Amino acid sequence: MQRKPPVADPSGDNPRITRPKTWATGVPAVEHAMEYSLEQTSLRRTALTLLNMNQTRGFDCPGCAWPDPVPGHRTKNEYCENGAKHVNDEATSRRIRAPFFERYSVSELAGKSDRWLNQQGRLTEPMVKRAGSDHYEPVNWNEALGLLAGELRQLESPNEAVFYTSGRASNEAAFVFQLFARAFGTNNLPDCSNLCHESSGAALHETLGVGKGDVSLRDIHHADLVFLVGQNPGSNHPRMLTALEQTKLNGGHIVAVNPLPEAGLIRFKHPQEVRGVIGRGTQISDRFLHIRVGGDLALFQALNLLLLEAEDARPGTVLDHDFIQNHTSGFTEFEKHVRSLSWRDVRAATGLGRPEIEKVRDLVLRSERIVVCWAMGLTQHRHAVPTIREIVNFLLLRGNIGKPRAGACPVRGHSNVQGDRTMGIWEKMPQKFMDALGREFSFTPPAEHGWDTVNSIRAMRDGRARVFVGLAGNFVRATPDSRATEQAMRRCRLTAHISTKLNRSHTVCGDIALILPTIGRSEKDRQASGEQFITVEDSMSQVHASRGRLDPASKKLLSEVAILTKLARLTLRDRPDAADVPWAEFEADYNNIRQRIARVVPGFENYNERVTGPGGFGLPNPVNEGVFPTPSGKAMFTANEFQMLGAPEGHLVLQTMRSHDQWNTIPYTLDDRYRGIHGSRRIVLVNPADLKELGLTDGSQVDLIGVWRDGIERRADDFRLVSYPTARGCAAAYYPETNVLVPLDSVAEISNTPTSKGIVIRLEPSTRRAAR
Ligand SMILES: Nc1nc2c(c(=O)[nH]1)N[C@H]1C(S)=C(S)[C@@H](COP(=O)(O)OP(=O)(O)OC[C@H]3O[C@@H](n4cnc5c(=O)[nH]c(N)nc54)[C@H](O)[C@@H]3O)O[C@H]1N2
Ligand SMILES: Nc1nc2c(c(=O)[nH]1)N[C@H]1C(S)=C(S)[C@@H](COP(=O)(O)OP(=O)(O)OC[C@H]3O[C@@H](n4cnc5c(=O)[nH]c(N)nc54)[C@H](O)[C@@H]3O)O[C@H]1N2
Ligand code: SF4
Ligand SMILES: [Mo]
Repeated sequence: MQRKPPVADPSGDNPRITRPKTWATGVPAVEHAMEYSLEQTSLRRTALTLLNMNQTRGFDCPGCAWPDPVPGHRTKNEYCENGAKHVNDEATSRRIRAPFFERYSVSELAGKSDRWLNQQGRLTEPMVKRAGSDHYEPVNWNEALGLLAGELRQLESPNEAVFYTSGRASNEAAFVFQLFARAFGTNNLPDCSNLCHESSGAALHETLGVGKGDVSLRDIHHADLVFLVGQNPGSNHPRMLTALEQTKLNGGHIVAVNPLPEAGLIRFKHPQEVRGVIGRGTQISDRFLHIRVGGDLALFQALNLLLLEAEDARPGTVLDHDFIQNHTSGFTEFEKHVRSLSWRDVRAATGLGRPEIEKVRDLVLRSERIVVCWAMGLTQHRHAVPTIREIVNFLLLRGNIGKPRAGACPVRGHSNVQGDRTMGIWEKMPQKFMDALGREFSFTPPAEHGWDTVNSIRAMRDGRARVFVGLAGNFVRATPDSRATEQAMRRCRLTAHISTKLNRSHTVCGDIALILPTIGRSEKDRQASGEQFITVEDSMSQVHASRGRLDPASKKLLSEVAILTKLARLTLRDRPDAADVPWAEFEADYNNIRQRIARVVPGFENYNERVTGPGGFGLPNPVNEGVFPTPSGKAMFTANEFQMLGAPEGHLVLQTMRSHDQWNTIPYTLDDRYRGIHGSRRIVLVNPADLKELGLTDGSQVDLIGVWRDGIERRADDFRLVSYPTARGCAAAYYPETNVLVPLDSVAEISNTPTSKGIVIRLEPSTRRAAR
């Protein structure tokens, strides 16, 4: 089988626009996965990886955090098209070796596209870019880690270091990483969650006492009504469609709320069922609310008002008075506030008419058990936290929290982003965790909270942070305000990345830069005591083991745990106040790490025994027992001030989103099949009526200019306008190409998450094309 060579650069923009699809994940989806995978690797490796993915003795899909069905209910191919792409992107047979870095200088690499960098293959040996040099050169592990340890030890304060984590890291690596950072003396542990579901955690923690969702796959299958808000499951959590199909087959209903009529929200064809292959598939949404970006707070306030009014009309039939009385507080203030809502405001914020919302209310009134699912369409807004609090109000009104087949379901992104948090990756872990950690390892963890992602960038920009260490991820592309962030990164004395693949963050670096290559999920992890497995937690708090099946991409790779434990030993050696951590034993046998996790993190008792059982174990969630660990011991109703997003005349609100063919900062191809976009990522979707109003034509080239109170011009140039059924006033374009438009200081209240889904822009005829 011939593998295709990596793509040429520049990415050869050649847009072709077709009609958006109205269904997702049928047979073509599987064909596309095979195509991509055979481009990357051989048939034998494809079989080895795909057949072991998401199986009880296999490895966890490195894609999203969607849970696996319970053992016994898994199909032979328990993965989706995109999961197959993600794993094959890692299992590629292409390799980057030392001569590659002789051929390309760091500055040259910085000019390459994200896609090109990723397509070069797996990183195979540690590399260093020394101060003053513009090339990476090979370095052995001892020297590489010694250099990093030396720089860390020279810092005036441990708080001059930043330790970033992306959500693919295993529980074991994450636990070791945070322990190392805290033993070193800092809580500067920003993570991708700061850019992702931080708003969900903040809102749920405040209102329910637990920052995670409380529903299981079973709850979704058997709910009467499921809301899908601000989420594109057809591309980003494809196996969720199988669960939603079950909901439908069991007689449940689905309401989708989105400014874009996403294919997966409309119709689903199951790739492994006869009805998906030959039939029309299952209709997913019973109701689709074509909402304006940022209108969800208003929508749920409107629904809550309609429920209060329905209760007025038929007292005792709508609200769950027992539940409200016994398990919640704050109802009176909430009620008073919602009753003052203006329908004119609702219309302006949502673009929806009252009759449309009333139809959804009717579905709600007919449904005993309701689940609300959401993702980035809600979390990345200035008013994300109040919006999610309002959803909690909605669920509490009819007692849809803490009972089976109902609840709140933030659908997590990275495969282990939730687990990383459980393991202590957070700049402000609760004191209880810090005390337990200190007790277990005989040291005093730092008391002061650390920096989250946005504050880390500010610190690097201002010279307060000098050393950056990234455990997976692509910091400079994931973060907002690309130009400012790149400058901040370049101000660092040293930047080091533990990575599987080359990305922009290796090329936009500090004076000294280190590439510390590691093995991936799909690969065997051999240590002194033998072959290891790692563990992860999915979006529904199920913890399970993952065992790679392929030989590592190179003999020179170390596992994440090995890199981190070696680094810890070098950095903390002869420090009298250092924590008492058996780093070498951790490295030799990951059971030793899990034994300690079991003693520090509640819910992990007998970790080693329980996690090796089929399907692993579920973490307890007190909310499911009707216990709310809030200060009042009750679930909290909240009164949330009405807020909406608006743009001045001649402007639009831009959301930055994923295409079907990308994994976060890494585009795999230039296509977005379901939306009918082919051969380009520099496109901007605009409603035809807005195009007309703005005097612009479909197919023309424009620059996007961000408008923000600091007056700095942020421009993303040369985008093709595509007339598209997005809600009025709301444009959409891809991340990370548009991150340059997101101001660093434009963040969500409370959670400090960049407002990647709500940026005011104006469009101008393209200057670049005009100049050509
Ligand atoms: N294939 C693939 N899968 C992935 C990822 C990937 O990059 N590729 N990334 C993973 C990660 S880390 C995450 S966090 C998840 C992200 O999963 P999603 O949240 O589905 O990802 P986005 O593409 O950011 O899509 C946001 C969706 O919200 C809608 N939206 C935008 N603004 C609003 C709004 O104001 N209101 C409403 N109601 N809707 C809105 C958009 O139209 C879009 O459908 O996916 C995970 N899975
Ligand atoms: N404008 C805008 N910005 C956004 C978003 C948005 O919707 N709009 N979404 C945000 C969200 S939700 C997220 S989660 C972030 C994502 O931000 P990140 O998590 O930082 O970015 P990724 O693109 O997932 O990181 C990809 C890199 O991870 C490394 N990697 C992959 N697998 C492994 C592994 O097993 N081990 C190690 N050590 N490294 C590995 C590879 O080197 C790869 O290049 O971006 C955020 N940024
Ligand atoms: S739904 Fe998510 S976890 Fe499941 S196979 Fe697809 S990408 Fe992987
Ligand atoms: Mo995410």
